[in-house]
Amino acid sequence: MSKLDVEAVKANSQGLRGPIPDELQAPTDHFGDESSLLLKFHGVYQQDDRDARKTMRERGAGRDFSFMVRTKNPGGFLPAAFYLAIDRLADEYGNGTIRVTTRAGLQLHGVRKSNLHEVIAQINAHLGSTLGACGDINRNVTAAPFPFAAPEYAAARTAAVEIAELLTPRATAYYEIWQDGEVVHSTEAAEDPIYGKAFLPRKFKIAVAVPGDNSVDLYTNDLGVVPLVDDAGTLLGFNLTVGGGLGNTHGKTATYPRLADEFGFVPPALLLDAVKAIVLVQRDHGDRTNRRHARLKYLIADRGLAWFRAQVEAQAGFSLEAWRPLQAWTAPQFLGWNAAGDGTWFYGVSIANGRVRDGLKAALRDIVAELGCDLIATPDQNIVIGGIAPALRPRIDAIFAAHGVADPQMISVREKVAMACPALPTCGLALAESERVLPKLVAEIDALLERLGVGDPVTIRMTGCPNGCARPYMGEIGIVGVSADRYTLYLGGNPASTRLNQVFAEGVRTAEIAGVLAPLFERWSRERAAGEPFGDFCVRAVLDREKVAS
Ligand code: SRM
Ligand code: SF4
Repeated sequence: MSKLDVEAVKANSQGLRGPIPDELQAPTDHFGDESSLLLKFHGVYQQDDRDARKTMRERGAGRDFSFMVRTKNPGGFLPAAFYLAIDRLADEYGNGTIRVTTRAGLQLHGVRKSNLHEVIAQINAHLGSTLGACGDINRNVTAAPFPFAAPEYAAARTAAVEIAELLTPRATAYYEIWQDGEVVHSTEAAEDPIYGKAFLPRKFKIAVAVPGDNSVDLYTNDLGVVPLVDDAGTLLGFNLTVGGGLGNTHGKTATYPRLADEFGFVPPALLLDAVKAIVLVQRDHGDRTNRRHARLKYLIADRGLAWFRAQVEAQAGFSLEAWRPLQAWTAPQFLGWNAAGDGTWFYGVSIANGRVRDGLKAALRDIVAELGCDLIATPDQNIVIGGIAPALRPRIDAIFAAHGVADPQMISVREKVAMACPALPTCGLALAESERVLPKLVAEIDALLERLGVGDPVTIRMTGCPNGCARPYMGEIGIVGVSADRYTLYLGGNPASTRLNQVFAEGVRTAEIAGVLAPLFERWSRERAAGEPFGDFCVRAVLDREKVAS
């Protein structure tokens, strides 16, 4: 794939068609490089079972190919019919699990090529879409996921939907390929009004937070949006952040995680114009020669925020107002029962690493099927059940109990905030395990802290490579795989997720991590200021004074 000229493939794809239609018909188990690349824009990743590679090799067979299908659902919103379709498709055509992603999308893993058309057609037939879930394009727009009636939450949901609609590609063969020729958007116009022929230089990510609620991890996005309302609940406009992103490559110092800059403020009527202008400046000036240097964060870091502002204002035809001060951020979870403020209730379900399976999967299916509730996926891999009439609460409690799903109060505070990326066996870029080893690690950390009598949460985020899909560089503890069972350990993020952490130890094995942390936890329990979170303690008392290397 590395030899492929990505820019040429995109530009010559005739609206993302390329050889996909022909190859989809062919009796093979996988696609060629060009189709694989273009399929990402359709929300599809070609993968193979990495656990099976050795056996397949020994048998002289090729790879055990299957596909990951990712949905795009702005604000994490999952209408009941859509969720039920996904639940069924996971069993019929996937590996029996659904994965809630760190951008509040859903993923199916293990779909065979012969079933791909049926899966995507079914998703579209049930109010869902996979268009633009991956690829060099605007990704799923996240929004503060809690269905509060409060005006700032309503404004965040609306903004996410409007931005997603603005940036949905028009000139694509998506509907033609997956809905049997039913062309919803014209495929003749091979040049998209926003993306042109060659789309964006790289993926582009947008999140909409609510003042004080940073559950979207605002500062890790290319573009962040924060609606501001006055005391009467009237929408005043939106603060904007630009240039966040976490991906980096091990050993390449020119690549790095970067927090977004606070950029400016726009009144409500100018939000979409400002978003469009920012996307167009990245489209026209982002680096198309080096994909490792193509994200908006590098454009802003290299040319400066003042240059970027001038470009955006020239493109938009208006000036941005100054960033408006905000209250302090927190990253709430609202697990269990919460009043939405309009007479309804919502229930936050804690899902270990976003993997919906077994009793939890059955319980969610029964609740949605019986009560017709819509769900909301959260950017920390959980699910919220929304719009529940008070009288239905006992029934939901009973369904969870019948399927053996633990009340969130029974789950450890560390587990509730921990996140891991999928890594092995599906992710082709994984250098080490993540999702499969984090639960044991969290249990070890829990045991250490319980012995010390510390009941506080600590954010633990783990990935199988430095790309940063579970946003490990924001964790109070970040664990990033660099090679088989070797991890770099980062410390010093904060619970509100507004600070990057720093390298503390390198080359650590999974079995050694708890041992490396144990003396730090002991010091934290003894020396912490009242209420001081572990990440803050590390910044104050540990980092730069005590580095470990093995
Ligand atoms: Fe990611 C690539 C999974 C959120 C940074 N990511 C991948 C791929 C598709 C591997 C590949 O390219 O072959 C992974 C598929 C694994 C699998 O088997 O499912 C993958 N990323 C995920 C998900 C599922 C992780 C999760 O635990 O939920 C998340 C899907 C979100 C969604 O619904 O759209 C996911 N990825 C992220 C995030 C976090 C975020 O967006 O909030 C990041 C860091 C933020 C950022 O983008 O800077 C992230 N993923 C990457 C990168 C590095 C990008 C970069 O700028 O360097 C790659 C590799 C690439 O793009 O070349 C990547
Ligand atoms: Fe794969 Fe790396 Fe992302 Fe984990 S962080 S899912 S290993 S690309």
